[in-house]
Amino acid sequence: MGILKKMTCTQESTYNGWQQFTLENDQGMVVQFLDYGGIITSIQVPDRNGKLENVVLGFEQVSDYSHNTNYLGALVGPVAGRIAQAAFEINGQTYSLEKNEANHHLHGGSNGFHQVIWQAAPFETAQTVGVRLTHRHPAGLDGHPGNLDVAVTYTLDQNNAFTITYEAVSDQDTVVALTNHSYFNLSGNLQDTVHQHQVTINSEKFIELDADLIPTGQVLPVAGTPFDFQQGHYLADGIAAAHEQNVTVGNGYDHYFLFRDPAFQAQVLVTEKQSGRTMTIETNQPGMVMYTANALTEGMPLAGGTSKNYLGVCFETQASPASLELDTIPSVKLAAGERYEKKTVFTFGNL
Ligand code: G6D
Repeated sequence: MGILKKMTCTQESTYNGWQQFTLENDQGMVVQFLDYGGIITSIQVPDRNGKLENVVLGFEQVSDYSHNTNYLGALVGPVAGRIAQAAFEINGQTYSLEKNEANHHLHGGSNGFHQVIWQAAPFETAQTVGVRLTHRHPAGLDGHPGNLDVAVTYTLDQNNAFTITYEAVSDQDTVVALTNHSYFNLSGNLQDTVHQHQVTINSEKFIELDADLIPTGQVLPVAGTPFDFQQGHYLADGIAAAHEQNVTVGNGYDHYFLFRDPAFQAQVLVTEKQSGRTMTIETNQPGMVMYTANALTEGMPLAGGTSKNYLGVCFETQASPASLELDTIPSVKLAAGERYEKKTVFTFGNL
């Protein structure tokens, strides 16, 4: 077998000394990200004619990531999603966090992983290139118990698969739910909104939300609703739906879907007919938030266009902080010394 060795990982200094890494494989697929927030700034993959275009939302100017209130491309933690009333209980003790969205805690608050500078160590193997990002979230920083050591690895292979592995360990019982907040748009270079993205999800249940986007405590069956993606349908169907849950989140989706079986496997398929692009998501996470950018800040200068609602869709594979109130779903709790090991693979192809 010939050794394919055009794969490269290059590094350059950008705004504020942030390092930007560029992974490239033999097919020309490119993934770019920053050590700041582990932010994925661009993913270029071929359409059905082999034309490489960017399929994630990213700012035109790198400096704009210093005020990334929509979490474009960011690595999110220690707990992605909303912690109701910004407090949780472990072993009978209550821990209080910053209230950065109404009375709630969203996406790790101001000490969140989306705005720390990660230690970055590039590596290569015979068939992959990647970068391992590490960070210590120290005890006492923001109300979380324990020192949390985190490693997130971004790896590109020769089959247009981009893998994110998440590892964490804490010296005290704590809560962890890591994810990536890339907004995908397979039309390429923002040619279209995501209405015509067809999505299939291995999920029979989703979590109901209240007007604050906080779980009500109800886990609802998808059957017979716009939340049933088991046979695949267009995002447009839910964006336009009169279903109370679509309307509650601003017309669309911002919901946690529980996967039928959480073992590592393909859980999500996304296709976009115009470009011919497809994306398969394999993961060992127990579910994901699908967010159709119903409340994306409008008018931001992005690479390839200007932001507006529904310009991207996030597939935030993770455990849900709703588990802090609901013991029937997989938990975000991590025991002292226990190893958190999660993996999500985004593989790009063509119809
Ligand atoms: C998340 O679920 C949330 C959204 O509600 C939020 O607006 C976004 O991140 C920035 O996916």
